[in-house]
Amino acid sequence: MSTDIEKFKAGSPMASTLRMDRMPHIWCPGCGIGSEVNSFAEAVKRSGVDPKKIVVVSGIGCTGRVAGYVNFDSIHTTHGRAIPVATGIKLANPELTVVVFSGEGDLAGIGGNHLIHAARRNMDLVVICNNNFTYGMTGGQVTPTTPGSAVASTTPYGNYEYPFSLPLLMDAAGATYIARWTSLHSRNVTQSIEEALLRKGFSFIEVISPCPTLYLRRNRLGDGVDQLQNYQDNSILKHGADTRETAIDYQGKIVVGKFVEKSKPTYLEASDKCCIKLVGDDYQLYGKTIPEREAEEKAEKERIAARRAAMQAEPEAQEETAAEPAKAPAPKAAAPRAAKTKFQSKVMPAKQALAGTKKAPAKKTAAPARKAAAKPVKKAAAKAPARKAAPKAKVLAGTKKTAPKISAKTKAVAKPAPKKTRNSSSQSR
Ligand SMILES: Cc1ncc(C[n+]2csc(CCOP(=O)(O)OP(=O)(O)O)c2C)c(N)n1
Ligand code: SF4
Ligand SMILES: [Mg+2]
Repeated sequence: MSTDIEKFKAGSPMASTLRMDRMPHIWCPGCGIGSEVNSFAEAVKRSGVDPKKIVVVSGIGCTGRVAGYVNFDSIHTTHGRAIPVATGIKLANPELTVVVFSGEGDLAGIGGNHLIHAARRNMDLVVICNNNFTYGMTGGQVTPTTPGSAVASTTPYGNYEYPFSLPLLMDAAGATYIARWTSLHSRNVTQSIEEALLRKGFSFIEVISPCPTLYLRRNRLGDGVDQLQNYQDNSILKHGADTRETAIDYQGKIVVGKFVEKSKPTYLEASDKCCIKLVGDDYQLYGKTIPEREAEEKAEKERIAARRAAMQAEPEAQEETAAEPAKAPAPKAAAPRAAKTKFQSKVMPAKQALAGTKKAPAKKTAAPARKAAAKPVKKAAAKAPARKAAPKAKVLAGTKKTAPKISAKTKAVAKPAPKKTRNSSSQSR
């Protein structure tokens, strides 16, 4: 007999990029990491980069578990050491696209020194930083980004440290691509990752994301959906913003956008230049001269462009086939987009908000489902002023309450997960 999970695995459009045999994942309901992983998987597909040439490196933490769910070569390193391991991989095989996916504690806390030096060197890496303002895996301690006055297990009377603004830190250190989004902005996250995969140099993408189990619950901020509402209400889109103006106060405004995009020689390019000066044009790296490597790079770029073109053509073909058996439902008339809810993003067009389903036959049934999901959102938003104590029952039942609000697809994954989550996490601390 086929279970919901099995159906999900079989039908998932992410089956080629995620390891379906590892589902259900360990993340709590309402956690932002899952949607980031989806954005990443989608970005890889769209980028046209050869999946065989992608390596994902994670450190330790809830976010560090990403390495185990992606269908690429991946490595789950020790706490704080994702960047040095990624750097080593890139230097050993410059043809690889190396992605670091980790938490803010891992990257900016214990791994902070590695992070700033990789940025300073313009090391050719894509760094995706899930910033949930807490050490999720180890029980909710204060991190280098926890906003002032927020309660953590180590700051029970409120945080009195000065937090980092990661975009400012990365800018000062020399990163050549810096973007920040929240996990509500899944389309923008996808786009930034896609851009980062296709460029050279150190790219840093911060995704502010809810940790309902530790950060939200301890601060009486409701559940994951309440926090998405907060992102909706408080995100300010400002591409090119001065990174000195990107600090985040407790439940305050969150400046999002692409802040920095500039070009300068990468670490390897600078090292090539130096070696050519010393050795002359005969200089070789791993048995290849620079012109040989450039020719290979050009050929790879052409293959990527061809895959991208094929990818862009694919959805149209799929839509055409899907439309045929579904002549009757008249999709346009039947689409009073539920995106009229408060969730409609100021940043994204309505149809992009919260991963809408595209297929025509789903519209008739999907619309009421979305409507039903939208109601509690409004309710929750009205009920949840920042910092005000959430009713005890709601706080305790936080993870359970999240379930009806998430999409059917996510639900299928999340449903059996909660119990397993904390136990299995502890194995890799
Ligand atoms: C050397 C070392 N110190 C401490 C730990 C314990 N530890 C494991 S994960 C973690 C925090 C992870 O926080 P973050 O990177 O923000 O990830 P999240 O769980 O929030 O996704 C800590 C302190 C460890 N595993 N190794
Ligand atoms: S503890 Fe927090 S960060 Fe970890 S999986 Fe649960 S919600 Fe996500
Ligand atoms: Mg964290």
